[in-house]
Amino acid sequence: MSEQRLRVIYGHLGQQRRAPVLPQITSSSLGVVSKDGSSSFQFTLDNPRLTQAQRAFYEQNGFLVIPNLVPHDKIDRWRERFLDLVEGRQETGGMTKMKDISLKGVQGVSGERVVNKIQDFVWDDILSEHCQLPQVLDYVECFTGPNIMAMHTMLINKPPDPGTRTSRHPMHQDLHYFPFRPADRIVCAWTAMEKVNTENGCLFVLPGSHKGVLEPHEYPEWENGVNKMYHGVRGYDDVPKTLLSMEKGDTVFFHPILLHGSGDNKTQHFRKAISCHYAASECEYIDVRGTSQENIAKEVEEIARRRGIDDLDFKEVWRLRSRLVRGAEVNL
Ligand SMILES: O=C(O)CCC(=O)C(=O)O
Repeated sequence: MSEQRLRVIYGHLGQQRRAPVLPQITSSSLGVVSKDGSSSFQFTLDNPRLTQAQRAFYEQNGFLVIPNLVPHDKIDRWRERFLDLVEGRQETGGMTKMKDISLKGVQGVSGERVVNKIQDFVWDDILSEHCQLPQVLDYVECFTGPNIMAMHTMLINKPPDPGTRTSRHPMHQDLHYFPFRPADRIVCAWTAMEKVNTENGCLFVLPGSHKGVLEPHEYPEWENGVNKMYHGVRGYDDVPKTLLSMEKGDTVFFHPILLHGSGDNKTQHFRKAISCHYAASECEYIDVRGTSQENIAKEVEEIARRRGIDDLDFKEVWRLRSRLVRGAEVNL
């Protein structure tokens, strides 16, 4: 595939994608539970960054909030960049802008009201600062090990809900979207760009659900529709959830099988967060044909086709949106 064609969807490919491969790294460095049974940890790796209490909490619950991890001046810079991109003052290049369903067909509203998400900014000089931040990567290492790929970057802009309840994000597991494994060496870092709480639609999680399995996902049957790609797991609407109220700069790290979502934004302000899913570079791509992930794979491949690229499969899309951010490239 020519660089020209790839640029149609990921416009920053003219840059060097990867550091050179270092051959001495092997998949044994994935570091799952040791064979002699001496370690009872499955979801975290030996790393002095986490206290024993933090490690035990993540093992038990599948998430961990680190207060005030990300500097506020950086967050303000990312907010400005987001606004420049959505208001058309700067070029988006290969980044993707997602539109909010509640405004389908409505004219004359601001870019900030229309765009609920910008994603794939691993090569954007300003927004990619988040996924490369040493403070964040030092924690990510506790879950992935030293070789870290930034796989999925998003700035999520939850608009004030117009009464349709479409600002909700249904309960889901992020692994549904990923054709790489093992799941235990994948982690999301989600940073609040302002105070988030039940009023403006903070994250909610089902603690301990990361010990379960990947469940089938589909679009929820919501009265007023649902945003594109917001697949969900049925049957969790009425279960009690843990709400993660967070301050600006707080960052939650969570496992890709953890069931989570976010609530309605009942305020008149936008709620912003910036996130990155990381994976150990030792992870490997899998074939999702014949699995519950086939529906999302087809949807992603269809979008690539609509953008004029016929032969880009699900794995290739992920290869293109990823970037080595620490250590060495191994498999991904
Ligand atoms: O930021 C949010 O509202 C939810 C984000 C989320 O769960 C996701 O994108 O997977």
